[in-house]
Amino acid sequence: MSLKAVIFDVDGTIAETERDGHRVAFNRAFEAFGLEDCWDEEFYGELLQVSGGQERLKYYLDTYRTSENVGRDHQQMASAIHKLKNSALIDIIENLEILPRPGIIRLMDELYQAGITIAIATTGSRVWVEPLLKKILGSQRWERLCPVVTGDDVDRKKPDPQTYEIALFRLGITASEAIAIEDSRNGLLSAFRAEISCVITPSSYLKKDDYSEAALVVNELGDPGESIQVISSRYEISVDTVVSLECLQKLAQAVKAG
Ligand code: XBP
Ligand code: MG
Repeated sequence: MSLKAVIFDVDGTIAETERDGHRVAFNRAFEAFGLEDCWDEEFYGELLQVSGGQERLKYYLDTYRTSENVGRDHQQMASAIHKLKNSALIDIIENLEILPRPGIIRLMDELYQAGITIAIATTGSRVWVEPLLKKILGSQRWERLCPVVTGDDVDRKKPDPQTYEIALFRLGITASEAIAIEDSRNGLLSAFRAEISCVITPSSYLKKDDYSEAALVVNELGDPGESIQVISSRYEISVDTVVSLECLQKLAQAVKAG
C-alpha cells in the first residue's frame, strides 16, 4: 500500500497554541464567568494531560474546586465556561501572531504537489479550528484540507481512536495508507489505536511524554537550512535534514514491510 494521506493534529503540532492561546482564553473565560481562577503556565501544563477543553474544565472543577462550588453542577459550569473560552480564543486568534511550527507549510505544500491528501484530526472545537488554520496556513491551504475532523465530530476524544477512525472513514483509505503527525501522548495513542503510524514532534509542554509507540520522533519537521534532531526511530529510515514527503513514503514502506 502506498501513502495516500497525511493526517495532521492541530494544537501543538501545526502551531504552539496552548500556552499563549488556549490558556489565556480559559483565564479570560473564568473572569467573564465571575470566577477568580487563573491557570498559570506551569499548572496548565499539568491540565494538558486531559484532552478537550470542556473535559479539562470539568476535571479541574472536580479535582481542585470542589469545596468552593458545593452544589453547583460542574458539567454545566464547564460547558458554560468553555463557550466563553472559545469566544475569547477566536478574539485572541484575530489579534495574536501565531506562527506554524517549522516544516508545516513546506510539508503540506510537498504533499499537495504530489497529490497526497492532507487531513486534520483534532480534539479542538470547530468554531476556532477554521479561523486558526486559515490564519496560520492561509485560505488556499485551508481549502486543501479534507477532511477536517474536530472534537465536535466525536463522542470520545483523544486518546480514544475515534477521531482518527472517522478521518480514515471520510478519507476512504486504510490505516496503512496514512501517517499521522502529532505532538502529545494522547494524540499518539489515538492514532496508534486506530492502527495509523505516527510521527511525533513533541510540543513545548509535552516534551517528557512517553512516545514509545511512535514510528518516528523528531524535534521538528524542519525547514531547509535548519538541521533537525531524530529523537527516536522505530524503523531504519534515513531522515535527511528535514522530514520530507520522501521520508514519509519510506516510513510507510518500512511499516508495510514490518
Ligand atoms: C488539543 C486539545 C484541545 C485544546 C483546547 O487538541 O486537547 O482540547 O487544548 O481546545 P489537539 P478545545 O487534538 O489539536 O492537540 O477547548 O476546543 O477543546
Ligand atoms: Mg496536539
